[in-house]
Amino acid sequence: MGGPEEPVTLPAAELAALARRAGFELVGFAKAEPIPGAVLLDWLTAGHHADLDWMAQRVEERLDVTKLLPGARTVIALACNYWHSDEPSPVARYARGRDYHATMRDRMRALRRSLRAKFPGVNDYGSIDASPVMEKVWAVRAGLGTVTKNGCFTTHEFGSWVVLSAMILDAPVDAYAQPLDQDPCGRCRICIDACPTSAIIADRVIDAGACLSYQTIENAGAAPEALRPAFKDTVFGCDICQDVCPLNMTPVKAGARFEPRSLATQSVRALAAMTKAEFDAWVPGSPLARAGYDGLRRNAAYALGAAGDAGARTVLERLLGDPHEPVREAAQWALGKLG
Ligand code: B12
Ligand code: SF4
Ligand code: SF4
Repeated sequence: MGGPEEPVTLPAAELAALARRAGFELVGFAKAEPIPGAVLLDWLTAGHHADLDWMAQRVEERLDVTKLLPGARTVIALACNYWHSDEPSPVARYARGRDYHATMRDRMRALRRSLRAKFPGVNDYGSIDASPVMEKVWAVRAGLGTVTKNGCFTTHEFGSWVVLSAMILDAPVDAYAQPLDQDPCGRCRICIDACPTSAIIADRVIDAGACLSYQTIENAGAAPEALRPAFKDTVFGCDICQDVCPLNMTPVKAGARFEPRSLATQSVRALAAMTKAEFDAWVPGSPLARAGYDGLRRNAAYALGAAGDAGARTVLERLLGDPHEPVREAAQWALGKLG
């Protein structure tokens, strides 16, 4: 009697072709080996996850994908380019079009369908952002690029304008990538100096509580007063440490799924004055839904105050009577900044 049967070895080149056909621009393969604990635990112990409590949960799974898929052997790292244009917008680039989770989900489903048809009996676990999977680490291990000083995953082909996902398989493949043996940053520190809130506290380490991305998207309450002046021109997410990066100077235009929607072309003032009907027309199906109607108007009020936009007095005065306390408080603060 033998032990459990060794799973069949899959052809990496064929899997990569299936993934590209499903719509993923970059594909790579890494062995499903555990991630050294310090990568995550030091960050959590220092409290850099702010109140993202879910980051401190399911740590075992984050560090070992065999806890998510028994017998896991391979992680397919997948990336999609999302850059569209340099048009100024108060919305971060990744969020200007249709929600990227939906796009990645459709592409992952297509990949799973073709995988099951060709290689029946192989099990998988798909991660799109919200799963306890360290997607940047897997993208590095699969040789797709590097985590640069700004904490972003940066590729040769598309710069850091990519979103990531990962598919874990319980079968080996016949060729694994080597992580790239290079540090594209060298002695550059442009992003560290450009970050308006000093959130890049060390090489590749982001203090989420200080990051405008966290403050504009995840923080449902009031933003700390010291950070509000940095909200200038920013209502959802932040691209500053990517916009200034020399590795991002030759972006590639993404496909229609990432085409900016009308919400991305709104001014900060229009977003502060947004009615519920406008919100319902502009936001559902886009990543901005996460901040909600009140969160977006609160952010827009901070941004108007930070910019000292005297023409915004009327809209801010109207928000003083808003039923949502953080919106009222943000309007009060902003009016104080207008003098
Ligand atoms: C928590 C989180 C945040 C937090 C914290 C940011 C952070 N850097 O951790 C906040 C809310 C601030 C945030 C902001 C943003 N995020 Co975010 N976020 C995540 C999330 C959910 C988890 C990241 C995580 O595990 N952090 C914990 C730290 C400790 O791990 P880490 O970031 O991987 O960093 C360590 C390792 O990479 C390690 N490392 C580096 N190289 C190597 C190599 C090897 C082999 C090993 C073992 C380790 C290692 O060193 C780093 C420091 O310890 C991921 C989705 C996911 N499931 O992975 C998206 C994700 C990282 N975010 C993403 C995006 C798009 C953003 C924003 C650009 C959005 C925006 N425009 O506003 C900003 C960028 C801010 C920045 N400068 O990093 C993308 C990344 C895209 C990219 N090209 O990098 C992801 C992958 C979502 C996705 N599915 O596409 N995010
Ligand atoms: S996303 Fe903005 S706030 Fe966050 S680290 Fe980059 S520049 Fe700083
Ligand atoms: S701005 Fe410079 S230091 Fe920062 S990520 Fe880009 S190359 Fe690296």
